[in-house]
Amino acid sequence: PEVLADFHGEMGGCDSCHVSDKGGVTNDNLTHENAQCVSCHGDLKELAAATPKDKVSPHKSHLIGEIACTSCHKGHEKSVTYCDACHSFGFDMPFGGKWERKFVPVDADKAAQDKAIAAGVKETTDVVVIGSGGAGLAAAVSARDAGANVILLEKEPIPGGNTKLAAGGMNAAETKPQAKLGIEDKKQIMIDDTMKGGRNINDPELVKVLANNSSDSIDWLTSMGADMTDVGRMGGASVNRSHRPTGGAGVGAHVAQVLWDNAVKRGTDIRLNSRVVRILEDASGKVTGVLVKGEYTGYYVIKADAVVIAAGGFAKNNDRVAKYDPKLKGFKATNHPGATGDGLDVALQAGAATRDLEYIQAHPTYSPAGGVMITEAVRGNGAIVVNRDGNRFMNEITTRDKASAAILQQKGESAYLVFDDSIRKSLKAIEGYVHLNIVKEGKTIEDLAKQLDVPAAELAKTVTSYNGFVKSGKDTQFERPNLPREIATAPFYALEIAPAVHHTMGGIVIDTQAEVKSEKTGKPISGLYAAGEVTGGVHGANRLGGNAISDIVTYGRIAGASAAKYAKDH
Ligand code: FAD
Ligand code: MEZ
Repeated sequence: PEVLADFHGEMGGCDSCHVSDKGGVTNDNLTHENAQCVSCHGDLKELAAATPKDKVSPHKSHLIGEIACTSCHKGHEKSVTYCDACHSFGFDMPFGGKWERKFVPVDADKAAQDKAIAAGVKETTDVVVIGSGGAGLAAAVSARDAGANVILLEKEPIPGGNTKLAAGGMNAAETKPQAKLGIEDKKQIMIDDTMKGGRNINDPELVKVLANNSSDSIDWLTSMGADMTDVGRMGGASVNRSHRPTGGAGVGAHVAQVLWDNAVKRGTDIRLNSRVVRILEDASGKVTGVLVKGEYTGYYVIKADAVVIAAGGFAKNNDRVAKYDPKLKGFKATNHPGATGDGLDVALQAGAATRDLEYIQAHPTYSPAGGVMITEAVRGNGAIVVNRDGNRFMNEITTRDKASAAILQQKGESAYLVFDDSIRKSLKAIEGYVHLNIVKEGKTIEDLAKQLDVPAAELAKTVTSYNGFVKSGKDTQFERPNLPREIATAPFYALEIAPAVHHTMGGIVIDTQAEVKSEKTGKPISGLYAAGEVTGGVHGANRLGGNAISDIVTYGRIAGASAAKYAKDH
C-alpha cells in the first residue's frame, strides 16, 4: 500500500474510516474519521505515554486544543508530520512523505468561487471570526459573552496560529501580579515605551487603549483560568511588565489553551481546515458574510452580520516579506506555517485601508540549528550575547531592530547566547531548547568556549567584566539597563543565534473599536472588524517584545464585543 487509505481499505474498506452512506466526509474537522483513528490506536496522550523516554515523541505536543490524528496522518495522500513545518526531527512516520506547503493565493480558482457564491447561502450566523490565534479566540469568547452566535474558521489543521508559539510574555502595566512582586509601573510608561519603540509612528489612540486595558486583560485571562503571575523584562521596556505562567513557562501555548477551552465551553462553532477566501459585501459595501474553502467539503457561503478578521501576519511568506523589505529576502522565519497574509488579501479585496506594511521585524535570537525562536526572556533573565571573538557587542535588551542589526554585523552574521545554570533555573522555557539538543554545555566558561570554537581567554574576560557590571549595578560598556544576575553558576550554556523574520507590524487600519477603515472613504466598513497581527498602527515601526499578546487579547476582546453589538443592532 502507498497511503493509509490503501492499507485500511485492504482491512475493512472505506467504512473503517468514513460513514460511507454520507457520500464523503461529514465536516472539515474530520470529526468522524479522527474518532475512528482514536478508537483503534488510542488518543494523543496514550500514544505519547507509549513512546520510550529517551525519544522526542511527535505525540507529545506543545500545540493546543484537541490535535486531530489527520493533522499529520493523511488518508489519500502521503502523511506529513506537522512538526516538520518548524523542526526537522526526521520521524519515521508510516506512509510518510516530505513536508511541503505551497502558498496558494486566496483568489486562485476564481471560477469555482463565483459558482459557489451563485449557489447561495449555505449557513447563517451572527458573527464569523477568521483565525484561531489569540485575537480570534478572544473575539469569539467576547462575542459569545455578548450573546452572539459565532462560527470561527481556521485554515490550518492545528489551531492557535503564532499565538501558541509565543514565549516571553504579555506586557501589561499596573497589574496585580506586578503589585505582588513590588514592581512599580504606570500605564503612561507603557504608552511611552511603546511609542518610543515604535519610533513614534504608532497610532497614539490605539496605543492608549492597549496600555490602559492591559491590566484588565490580565484579570480577564486570570478569571478564565490563566496563570500570569511570573513577570520579567523584555527589550525596550523601562520596567518588568511581561507576564507569563509561574517559573517563566511559555506564555502563548498557555493563553491560547485557556482561550480555546473558554471558546469551546461557550459553544463556539470552531472549524479547522476552513480557509476564508473572500469577504462578501452587498452593493452598498456592507459586509454580508464570507466565502469559505473547506479542505474536504469545498467552497461554501456563510451569511453573517459581522466578520472579524484575526488572521495574523505574513512573516512566513518570504516572497511577500521581501516585496516590502528586500533586505529580508531568503531569511528564515520564526512563525507557524499559516502566517502567509491571507487576512490582508481578503481585507484588501473588501476595500480595507492598510498601513506600515514595510515595517517587518526580525527577532534577533532564532536558532538555525533548532528552527525555533529563542525567547528574549533568556536575555531578560540575564544571558549575554557574544561574537566569534568572545566579545559582547551590544546592550542585549535593546529593541529588536537594533539587536538584529548588530548581530548581522558580526562575523558569520550570527552570535552566541551565553548563560548559566541560575538563568536556566529561572526560566522553564529554556528546558524546551535543551530538549531539542541545541544547547552546548560546559563545566567552566573555558570549556564552553572550546565547544563554540571561541577564544577561551577572551570569553572568560568578557564574562568576568560583565559580572563586574552586575555587581556595581552599571554596565559602563553598553549601558544594558537590567542586570539581574551574574553568569557564575556552573554548568554554563550557549547556543548559536541569528535574526529571523518574526513580526509584521503593518496591516489593516482599525480604530479603537476595532472597526476596519475603508481605503476609499476613510470611514468604517459596516460589519467589518479586525484585531491582532493582521492590523497595523499599534506597534508602529518596531514592536516591543511582549506587546503582541497584549494587543491580541485586548483588541480581540474589543473586536468580538463590537461585532456582537453590531450584529444585534442590524
Ligand atoms: P495568529 O495567532 O497567528 O492567528 C491567526 C490565525 O489565522 C492562524 O491560525 C492562521 O492560520 C489563521 N488564518 C490565516 N488566514 C486565514 C484564512 N484565510 N482563513 C482562516 N484562518 C486563517 N508576542 C508577545 O507579545 N510575546 C511573546 O512572548 C511572543 N513570542 C512569540 C514567539 C514566536 C515564536 C512567535 C512566532 C511570535 C511571538 N510573539 C510574541 C508574537 C505573537 O505571538 C503574535 O503576534 C500573535 O500571537 C498574533 O496573534 P493573532 O491572533 O493576531 O494571529
Ligand atoms: O513579543 C515577542 O515576540 C517575544 C517576547 C518573543 C520572545 O522573545 O519571547
